[in-house]
Amino acid sequence: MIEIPDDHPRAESLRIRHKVQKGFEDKVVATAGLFAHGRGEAFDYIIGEKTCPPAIEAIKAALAMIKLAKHPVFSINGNIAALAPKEIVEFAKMSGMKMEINLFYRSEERIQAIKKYLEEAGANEILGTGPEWATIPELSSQRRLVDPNGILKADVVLVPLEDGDRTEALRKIGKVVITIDLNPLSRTAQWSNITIVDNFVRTIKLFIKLWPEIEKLSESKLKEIVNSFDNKLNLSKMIEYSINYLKDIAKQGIYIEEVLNLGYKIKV
Ligand code: PTJ
Repeated sequence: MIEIPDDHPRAESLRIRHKVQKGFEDKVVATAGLFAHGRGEAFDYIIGEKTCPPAIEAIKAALAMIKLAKHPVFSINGNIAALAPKEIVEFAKMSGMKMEINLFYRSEERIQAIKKYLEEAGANEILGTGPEWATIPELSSQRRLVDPNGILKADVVLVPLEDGDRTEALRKIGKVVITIDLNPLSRTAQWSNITIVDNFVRTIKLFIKLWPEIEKLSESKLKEIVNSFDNKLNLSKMIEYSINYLKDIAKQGIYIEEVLNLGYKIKV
């Protein structure tokens, strides 16, 4: 893979893309995961590739929900394992979440490849690797196979970069679902209890940063944060944020370097 020069205006984005590409070569990421990543990049552009204020609100509600949970489970797919394995393991350890591999494009080869990535990142216990399986009957995709000690008995499930079917099925069997999805219009975003419209790479770092602050709050304060969070309203705020962001660019004839911090000027 080619080396990305530090002074490349899109260096960070390209480095992240290369992680997905490497994950694909290592059988961690599914072919469709490459398309999913490209879609995510496009949605990230229209929020300025930054974590927006409504997403911070959703992150705090998510952390409060995880802290209040009895059996919180972090569901791992190929994309997130490739994007931030160290951060996933670090957050799971600090928050006490169990990690479970659960794939849409399921194969034993991919499960083992993802397990290896997580173990190399320091994971000790990884669920969703068999030999025992339970089934979510409401779901017909491969994702119906879950670990009896993980998603099956979880009260709260964190499912970043999802396909909508599972979120809907998990809600129907009474689970609280938290997702991280750059597309506020996706079925997952609409079906989840808490949707964080942000890039997984940024959110997982904020999870780690904000957890100590959330962890020390009283139960009543945590409940207050969760109860005052309205997912539909938060999604509306995110959509409005994108609209205003794009309107500002259009209205002011803003310079591209002001938007993306490039070193040259092109009048739009
Ligand atoms: O590893 P598997 O087999 O479980 O498959 C995983 C994928 C992601 C391929 C599968 O779940 C899938 O097909 O998902 P979708 O339906 O393409 O949805 C992925 C969603 O994640 C889309 O709405 C993207 O915009 C969004 N997305 C992509 N990259 C990121 C993201 N959201 C947050 N952070 C990202 N880095």
